[in-house]
Amino acid sequence: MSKLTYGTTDSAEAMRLEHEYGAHNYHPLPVVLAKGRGIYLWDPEGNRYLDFLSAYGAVNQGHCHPKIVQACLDQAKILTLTSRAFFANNLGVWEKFITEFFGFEMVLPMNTGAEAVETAIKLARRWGYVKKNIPDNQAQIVTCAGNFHGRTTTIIGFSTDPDCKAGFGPFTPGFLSIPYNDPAALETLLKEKGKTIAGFLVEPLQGEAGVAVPDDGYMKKVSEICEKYNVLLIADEIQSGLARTGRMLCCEWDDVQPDVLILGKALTGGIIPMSAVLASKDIMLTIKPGEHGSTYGGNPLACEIAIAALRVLRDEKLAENADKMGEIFRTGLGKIESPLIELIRGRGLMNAMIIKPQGGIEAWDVCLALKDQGLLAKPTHRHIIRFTPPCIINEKQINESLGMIKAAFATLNEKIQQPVT
Ligand code: IF1
Repeated sequence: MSKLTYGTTDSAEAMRLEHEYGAHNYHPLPVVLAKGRGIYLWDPEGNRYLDFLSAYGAVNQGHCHPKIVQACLDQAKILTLTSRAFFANNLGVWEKFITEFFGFEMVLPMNTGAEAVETAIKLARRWGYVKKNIPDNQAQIVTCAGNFHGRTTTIIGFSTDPDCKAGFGPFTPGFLSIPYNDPAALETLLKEKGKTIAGFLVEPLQGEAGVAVPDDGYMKKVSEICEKYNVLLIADEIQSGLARTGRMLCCEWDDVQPDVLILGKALTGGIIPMSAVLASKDIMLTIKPGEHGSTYGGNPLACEIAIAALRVLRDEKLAENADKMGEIFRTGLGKIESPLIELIRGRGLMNAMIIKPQGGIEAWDVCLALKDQGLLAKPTHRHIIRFTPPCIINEKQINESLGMIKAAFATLNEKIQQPVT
């Protein structure tokens, strides 16, 4: 047993237990985390890491933000769950707060991102039947190639990634697919089938696709096309929202207000799951009592935490900070020399490095080398590394991270330059 700084389980034992008793539905980097604070994480042995994943964008406010933790502790002693069978004294307070915060009339709370996406799909279908007079059971939703919206059976049905869906069919009908970043494809489809199309579900910046940044004005164009054909624009900002891309919402880059906005992840700063769907009264009130919900949706604990988490984003100007730090980070990355680096792209603090695999080195190996330097990032596919540090990161820490990335590539460059024997 190695000497422990945090907890009672050392890294080797923690990994062994997960492997033995937990489903093998993930392939984690071999690092065990026992403590987090701000942009830093520590393993049980006390080694410190810079977190450049932020739990896939759920801890934009940093790990264990004191104000969010305090809200959690305070509310946990008073009331945590009522179910929606009764009113709770702070649900309406949160609803007023979040709708005003994002400029919508109404909100529907759920827990995970996938549940909120499911909610938005049900809402769009219902709106399609009630308000657009789509004939029964014919409503369709348009989705994009390369999308990631969650892991439920309906959602994976319209994924274009075989890893997500193969062997899990049959799938829910009623979804159409077009290429991402292609407004003309949307217009062609809506012109042809618009009468039965209820919504267009899109990520303003695709995450899982490897931080696919669309052309400037993409969201503006698709919002105009949706309006023209009376189709709801449904923006999944679960990952791109809440300061991540250098704006509170990624849609702001194109000055677009979607008809339906989906939020999750950083809504509670990583403390408990909470997701939300925002829309106008005209859309939201098409769902009636008893037709949708969730036991934990909008629970008093989540509401209190979410108000604190949104206040931190606003009061600490985290969107502005992500914008500035992102610029510095991408400029710094651009100066790192390695034949392994093909491209750097991103917006704000949602960035990716495209790796050109060679000499037996893939994105995974780069992430292992980064871990050895003390920086945690995760590959997506075999050739992309996502860099998404908490949005509270400062310039000194950005420079610290660039030093680590540079050092990792120095060791990798040596490896690939060794002659093959
Ligand atoms: C995992 C990706 C990130 C999302 C968008 C909905 C959801 C997600 C735009 C569902 C979730 C996660 C889940 C995470 C991996 C991750 C991810 F690589 F798969 F694409 F972040 F980049 N819409 N994204 O990004 O939200 O139900 O998970 O709360 O471990 O699978 P959820």
